[in-house]
Amino acid sequence: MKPLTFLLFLAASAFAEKPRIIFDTDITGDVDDVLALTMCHTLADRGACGLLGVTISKDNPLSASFVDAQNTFYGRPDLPIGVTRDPKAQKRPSSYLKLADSPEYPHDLKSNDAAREAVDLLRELLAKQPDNSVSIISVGIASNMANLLKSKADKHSPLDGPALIRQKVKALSIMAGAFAFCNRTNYHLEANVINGIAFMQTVANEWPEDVPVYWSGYEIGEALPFPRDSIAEDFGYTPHHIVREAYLLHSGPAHDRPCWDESSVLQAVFPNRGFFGLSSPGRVTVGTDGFTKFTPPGKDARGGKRDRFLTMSSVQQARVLEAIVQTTVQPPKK
Ligand SMILES: [Ca+2]
Repeated sequence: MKPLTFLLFLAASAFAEKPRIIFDTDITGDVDDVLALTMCHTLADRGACGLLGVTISKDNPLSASFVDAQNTFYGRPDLPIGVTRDPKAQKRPSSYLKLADSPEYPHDLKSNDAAREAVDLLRELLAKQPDNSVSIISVGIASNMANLLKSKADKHSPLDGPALIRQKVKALSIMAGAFAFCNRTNYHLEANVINGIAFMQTVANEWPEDVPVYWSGYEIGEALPFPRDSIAEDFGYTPHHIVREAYLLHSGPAHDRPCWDESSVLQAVFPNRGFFGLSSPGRVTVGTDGFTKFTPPGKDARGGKRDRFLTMSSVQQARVLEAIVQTTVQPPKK
């Protein structure tokens, strides 16, 4: 290969390997979803990934409007937004979604009724992408992931949910469960699971065996406290900042909110940069009480190798937290 051809080949491969991400969020109760969505935008701004759309997995009438306001703030006013219409999805109040009604954050999607249905949007986005190119980041209850798995052939694709995932999805980066001692127990029942146990069981039982799943357990985010000093000092480049105001409405000025959801964004966009360690491959099962149990292959009848959970040394913890802070405070590109 001639030098120029080789360079072009290298450039093309580097571009081809950038993950195209879909952000699936339960943006309502906790505020780490807001910071994680910001990371999706700033990482897309710098070309580290493509951002295809946002789907919302819980029920609150202001969720789509808020996401559109945040997307508009970050220069993507037309990014597609889907919401769950599953009556079994948890309804959840919010301390910060009311910012969607503030005149400081203009946007045009004003109600969930005007947003797309989440699974229909997921199927369309996946069908349009090259094979094996999409990384899904799921950081809430698993209503949309479960309903995607249950979906049938439609106008977007002749494939059912599992076959479409097998064709288009490179990996699922999911914040759910607990895989180590955390929150003072060896048996922590994590919110994204227990607020929709049947949905998470569907994901654990039916996600295709050959599409890797990276689980960020409660213990990872718990060890990543977002510094209150950053909220106080780093968002002053504009008088009204939707991230700072959401954070303060949720956590106040004197709390370092754990970065649960942000960890799954970092893993999805930079899977090979050593931010996290990984367990051996194995299989996660979800019990009827919502406990997530990891079983290495060979000890499980199914011998699954689909799942790995994230680990983090103290050195990695320092790197990860600073990477999350610096990508969260990065101003919009526009
Ligand atoms: Ca969340």
